[in-house]
Amino acid sequence: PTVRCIGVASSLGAPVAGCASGPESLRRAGLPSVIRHNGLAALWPEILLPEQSTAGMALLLRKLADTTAASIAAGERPLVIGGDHSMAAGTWRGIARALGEAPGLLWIDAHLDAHTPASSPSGNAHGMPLAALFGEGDPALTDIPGPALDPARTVLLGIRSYEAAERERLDWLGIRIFEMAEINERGLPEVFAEARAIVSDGPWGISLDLDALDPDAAPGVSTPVAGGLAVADLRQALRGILRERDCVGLEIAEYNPLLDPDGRTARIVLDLLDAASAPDGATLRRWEAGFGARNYAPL
Ligand code: DIR
Ligand code: MN
Ligand code: MN
Ligand code: MN
Repeated sequence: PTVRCIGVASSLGAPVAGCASGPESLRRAGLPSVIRHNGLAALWPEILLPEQSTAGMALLLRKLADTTAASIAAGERPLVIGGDHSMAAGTWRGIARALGEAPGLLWIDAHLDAHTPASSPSGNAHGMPLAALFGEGDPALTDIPGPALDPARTVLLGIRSYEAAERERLDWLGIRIFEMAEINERGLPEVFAEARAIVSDGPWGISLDLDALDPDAAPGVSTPVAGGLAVADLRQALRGILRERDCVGLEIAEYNPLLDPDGRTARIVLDLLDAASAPDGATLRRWEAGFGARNYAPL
C-alpha cells in the first residue's frame, strides 16, 4: 500500500510549544525516504496548520479527519505525524468514517489521555483524545463525523502516569490497560502479542505517543515520564506493520524538536518507521548509518 504522511503542525493541545514544528523537522530528517528505502511508496503532500481562530482546534481536527478519511478511501495507509496527541481525536474518527466501522486501536503512551475538561487537572487537550474517541468531552474533540471507538477493541500499552478519574473512565468501559509494571515483568514481545490479538480482529491501527519510550533514550517529548519502553523492543514489535493488510493507520505524536537539540529522538522515529516498513526478513538498520543522515539538520 502507498503510505500517505499527513503532518499536523499543532501544539494547541499541549502545555508547551515545540511539537508544532515536529512534522517539518521529521520531514527534513528524511522521514518519507526511510519508508521508500524499504520499497514502499510514500507521499508527503501536506502539513496541516491550525487557523488563527477561537475554533482553531475544532476546525483542524475536522480537516484532519477529512484527510485521513480520504486517504483510506483512496486505498492508502495514512501515517499521521504530530503535533500534540489531541490530533488523535480527528485521525481515528476520519479513519472510522471511511471504513464504516471503528478500527481496533492500540494506544501506546505513558499516559491514559482519557480526561474530559471536567476531570482534567491541567485542561490540556492532549490529555483528552481517547475519551473524545469514545464520545466524551469537549465538542471540539468529539463533534467530528464518524463512529466512536469500540472499547472491546481498544487497548493501552506503556502506561505509567495518570489521574484517578481517567482510569475510572477506562475501567468502566472495560478497556484492557498494559502498564509498564506488567511489561517489565512479562516482556514486551509477549504483552504486545496479547495486545495485538485484542485489537486486530478486523481493521486496526496504532496511535503512538513518543513519551511511551524511555525518556533517557528519547528525550524530545513535552511530558517525559521515567521508566518507559526500550526503543529496541518497540522496533521489534512494530516490524512490518505498515505492510500488513489489516493495519489501516499509524499515528506518531508529540515529537518536540525544541527538546531534541542533537536529533536523537528524530533518529529514533526514523528507526521505528524503518522497522514498521521493513520487508520480511530484512535486517533492521541504524538510520544514522543509512542514506538520510546527511539530510538531517538539527534545529
Ligand atoms: C495529564 C498528563 N494526565 C494531563 N497527560 C499527558 O494533563 O491530562 N498526556 N501528558 O500526554
Ligand atoms: Mn503521553
Ligand atoms: Mn501527550
Ligand atoms: Mn498521549
